[in-house]
Amino acid sequence: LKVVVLGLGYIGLPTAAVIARTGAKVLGVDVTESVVETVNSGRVHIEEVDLDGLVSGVVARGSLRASTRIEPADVFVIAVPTPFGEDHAPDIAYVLQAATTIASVLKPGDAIILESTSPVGTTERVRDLLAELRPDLRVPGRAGEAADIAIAYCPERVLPGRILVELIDNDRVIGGITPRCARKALTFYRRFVRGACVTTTARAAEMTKLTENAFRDVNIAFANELSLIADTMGVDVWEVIRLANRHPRVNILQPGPGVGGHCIAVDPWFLVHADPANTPLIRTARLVNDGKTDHVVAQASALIEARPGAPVACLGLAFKANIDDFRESPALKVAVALAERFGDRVRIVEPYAGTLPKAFDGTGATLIDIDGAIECCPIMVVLVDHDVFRSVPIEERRDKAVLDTRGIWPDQPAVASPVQDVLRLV
Ligand code: SAJ
Repeated sequence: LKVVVLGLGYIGLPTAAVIARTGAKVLGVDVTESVVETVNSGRVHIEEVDLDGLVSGVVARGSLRASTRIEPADVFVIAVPTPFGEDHAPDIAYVLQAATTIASVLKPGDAIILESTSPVGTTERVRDLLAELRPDLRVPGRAGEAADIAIAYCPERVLPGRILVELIDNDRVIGGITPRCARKALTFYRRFVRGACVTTTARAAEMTKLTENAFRDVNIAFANELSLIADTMGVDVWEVIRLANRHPRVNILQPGPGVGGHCIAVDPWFLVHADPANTPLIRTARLVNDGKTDHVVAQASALIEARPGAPVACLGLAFKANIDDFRESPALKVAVALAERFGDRVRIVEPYAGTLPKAFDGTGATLIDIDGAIECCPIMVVLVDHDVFRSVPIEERRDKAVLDTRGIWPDQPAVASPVQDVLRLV
């Protein structure tokens, strides 16, 4: 079996490597030359648990290669980004570009599987585009079941940090343009998926993916809204959630400085954009989660202003714990806003960053390590729950003024007034 994976990012590269491990010949195609070179030398350009060992192994065995050019294959997996524009309109240009590239080498018997998070109807648009570019091939769902190629939508649903485990163990939803397409894709996923593979239509599978991430966003928004109410009430939100979760049918998620990553902060908009009149809840959740970031900036600013001249450590830039991914990161947004306001008083601690991201250029903020922060910063703003921050014992932070947006230091003494009063006013 020969498989081409288009897009060698956070999903495409692990997927390509896992398929290569099953013995298939895999070609990873990416438009970025440096990514292709890195993979071909057996290395990885992203941080993900155990990915480096797997990639170096399958490249050494000759099962995985990378290229900027496509080649004929039996199965094509599309794993390219689907960002959104200014008005939250989904942009499927990369998907259509990938389909155009595939069209040039497509032959009867091939299967095309879209994994990128996509608005409902995208797989049908891929089918229509292929029909237009390759009139010599019969596409599925048009002339009954008789088709030369199979087209399906099978969303990835892996969690960064657990990608290699979840690629194998998670259940997969496989949506075919026709039932025959779904069965063909199912045979492919059975090669490496241990979880259940459930077939449905392409449209239902597309909506399922968006629904999963909107569900999580709405639930995090609930936790974030609770954190605001708890601040007003002078109650510890972490304790309230812990206690409420002792109810057998309550399971509240954790508040934080907002929601980041390229999935949960993005995908709900695909549903809102598709049906604005019927999505007030999903839309409001997005606004609540984005608003939480602004709230944290205001809280931190009050804490810093109450201690003129004192250096402040911002702990973490990543969008969540123990990863090097800063995309759509609320921690990054908060830290940049504070750096713009407080300049060289701001020290950034981010073990997953070699240098400060460009957004800090000209602000005067500097990158230091956690030991330096403990030594020189009487103010600390916890933005990410990296293990290395969680493990700082109370003796090293007892006297500090702390804003802990992730609840990692439950034993931290409350900030003494007048800062507490200032915080309440925010
Ligand atoms: N977050 C909270 N509180 C929580 C949980 C998360 O504030 O209780 C924040 C995180 O800090 C982060 C953001 O939400 O900023 C998103 O993190 P996440 O761990 O919830 O999700 P992602 O973006 O890493 O991955 C999600 C997953 N989707 C679901 O859990 C429904 C993953 O399974 C998907 O494959 C992925 O999106 C994707 O690619 O769509």
